[in-house]
Amino acid sequence: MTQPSNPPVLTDRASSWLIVGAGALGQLFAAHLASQRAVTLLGRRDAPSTLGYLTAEGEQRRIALPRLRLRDWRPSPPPALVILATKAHDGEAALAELEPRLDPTTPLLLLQNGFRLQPRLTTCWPGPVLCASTTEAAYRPTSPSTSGEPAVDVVHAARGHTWIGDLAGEHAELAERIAETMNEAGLAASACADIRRRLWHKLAINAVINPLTARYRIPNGELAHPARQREVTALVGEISRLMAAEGIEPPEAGWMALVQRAIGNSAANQSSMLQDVLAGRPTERDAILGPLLEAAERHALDVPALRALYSSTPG
Ligand code: KPL
Repeated sequence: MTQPSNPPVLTDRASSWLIVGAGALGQLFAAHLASQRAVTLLGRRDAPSTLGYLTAEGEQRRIALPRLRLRDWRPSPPPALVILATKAHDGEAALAELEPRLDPTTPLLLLQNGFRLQPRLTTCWPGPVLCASTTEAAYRPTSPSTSGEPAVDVVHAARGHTWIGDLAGEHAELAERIAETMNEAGLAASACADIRRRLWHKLAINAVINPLTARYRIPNGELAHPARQREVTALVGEISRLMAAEGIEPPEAGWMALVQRAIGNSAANQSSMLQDVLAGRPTERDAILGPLLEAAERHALDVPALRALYSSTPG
């Protein structure tokens, strides 16, 4: 696609923002950002043009916004921002499908878990690539409503915070503007200069909680049980050695406290990987455990607990 003569301005309230990926996070961001921008939500399936949203405060809302299949979307107007909210393993394919219809300078905001897509797209995408690390919790209810109430597509399970930054350290101003709009839309967000560190911290949490809860089919909180603590401790020990070797600054209270706090804070949650396993979907194993195993190779570190976890986790 050729560059438009007047590229869309992200801060213009009339500008359109495209959200690619209609999973729980994509829907949550769409539900909020639609109050501030002309949001279009793209997914793999046909969907009605309203979104049923249950807020974190228990209020049910219906939000009007175009929801289209990826292949049906036309760039008129071209988006000022593309928020890629697919699973990590679907991100490149979704972007490749859209690429012929996008101006190559369009900024991207990546919402994926792990540390796979972020460095790849930072290198490959010609426009600015922003990465987000979020603690927002949302899920899609599995059974349709039977109460006669309009169906809820997405539930905001717990309010969190989103940090936005870029790995190249070149787009601080853009990160500020996006964070500002998210705050105006009711999602707490800040721009940050250390997004790489934040992504690896989240990865440490996901590397322990997601595969273990998927293997034992338990809610996150059950990892606090003494019977599971031996595995948690072994994994956190290996992860902390890898992080030191990679030069990732540890959290103030240490890696164990970070993981235990995440287990406590999300005690009632089903991890995203358990949800994927139960739904028969591919998991984010490679985006989450892959970068750790690659770091182990790079630094010739022995990580038997992580290797065993990788082998026992469906891909
Ligand atoms: O991010 C998560 C996930 O499930 O992917 C945690 C923090 C583990 C919460 O469930």
